[in-house]
Amino acid sequence: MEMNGPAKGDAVMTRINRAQECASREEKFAGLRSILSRMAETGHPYAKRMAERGIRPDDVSSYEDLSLLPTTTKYDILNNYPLGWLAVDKKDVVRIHATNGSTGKPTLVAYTEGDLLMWARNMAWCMSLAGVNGDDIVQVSFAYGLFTGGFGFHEGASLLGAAVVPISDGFTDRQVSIMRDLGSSVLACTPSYALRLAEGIERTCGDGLSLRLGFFGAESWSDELRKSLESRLGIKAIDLYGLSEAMGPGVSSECLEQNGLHISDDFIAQTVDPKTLETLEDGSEGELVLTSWKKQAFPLVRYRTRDITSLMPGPCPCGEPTPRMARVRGRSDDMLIIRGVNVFPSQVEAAICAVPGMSPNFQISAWRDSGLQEMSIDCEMSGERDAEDIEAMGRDLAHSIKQSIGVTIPFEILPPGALQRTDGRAERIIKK
Ligand code: DLL
Repeated sequence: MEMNGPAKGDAVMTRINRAQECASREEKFAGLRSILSRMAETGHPYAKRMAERGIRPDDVSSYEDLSLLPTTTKYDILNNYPLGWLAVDKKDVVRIHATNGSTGKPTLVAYTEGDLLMWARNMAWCMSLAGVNGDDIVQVSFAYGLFTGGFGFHEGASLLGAAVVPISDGFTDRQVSIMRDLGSSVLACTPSYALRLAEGIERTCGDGLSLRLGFFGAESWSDELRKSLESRLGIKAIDLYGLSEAMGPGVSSECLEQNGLHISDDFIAQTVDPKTLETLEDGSEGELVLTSWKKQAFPLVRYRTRDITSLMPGPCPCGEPTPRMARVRGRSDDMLIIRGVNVFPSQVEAAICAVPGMSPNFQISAWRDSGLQEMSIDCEMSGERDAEDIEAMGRDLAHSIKQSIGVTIPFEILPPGALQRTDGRAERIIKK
């Protein structure tokens, strides 16, 4: 049909353009300088910080120059709530999304029409890296609303000409029957909701599904959970990363090699030492700092994501020339230091998934005892077991935790289904 033609063609072009030519350094830095200049002209709060350091937009023309620019954080946006971070005229804003902080006000993010198009193209590109095309039926089980997950996948899949099922999250049994009745071939949701869907599918007779790919993100998840989801759902499970401040999902995503996430050419990624802010070499783990040379409404300049990852050296065998980042290990604010050892929830997940008979659901309690950080884990078995089995699983789990994390952590194994499930992100750490 004529109406569908250009949309499908457009996305395919995006993929082809990206594979053949990334923007030149000159083009990227000209884009960034033009954003910085507009911020200076309009008295944007970031421009004031640049001026305090004596840096002018024209000083930034190479990757090395980037470190001249001050970093920004979530608090810069929050302190300018609601829309003080805006760098365009309010009348040019066509969409507003938000992400919830752990306390207080949400972080609001605004988009121009051009920003929305950039986001949709990035999402189409990410999904096409794993082979999504116009024949797919994409079940979007991320929440629609202020959260960016639902709309991000919706627009990207639409641009690819796929059929979108905008079901949002929740109502697991209905999700499963629609998935089966429509023959959904691609699922997009949080990994913890995918787990819940897998439980729903197993409860309501597992066959008759046409799923081939799952796109999971919005929270960190381990390779062990990936293996479990791949075998339980009969899919390839693709890791897709993003954050609202950068637009939403679509900053980076895996290709079918599943060896690192390709970073969209619209962003310049650096990793820094979170304490000194020194820029790290490729391959060294640190905090991801992102700059967009395109985003207009809410500029993203040297934004500290708090996400711990490394940039991967060398080209990907898939041929896509964009740089890659390793899977995010966790957020620096979710890292617990137990007797000197850094512990991320994704490591706990990996240790649990490695023990046969355990379900990947778990919750960490964290507290301080005489100033020292302590933690314990509540986890679940996947099905009813007798006392002897549970004892053996306990021994295996203690070994697995010590082996993969390096410290002994107390845990309790609960009956199947004992822990609360969520439709979106799982709350992995309860701080007491
Ligand atoms: O979570 C956007 C998103 C939606 C990404 C759907 C992927 C899929 P925020 O609500 O702003 O935006 O949360 C962003 O979530 O800084 C990471 O800590 C975490 N995160 C997102 N994707 C991944 C991932 C969306 N693939 C925060 N792996 C980020 C690990 C992730 N953590």
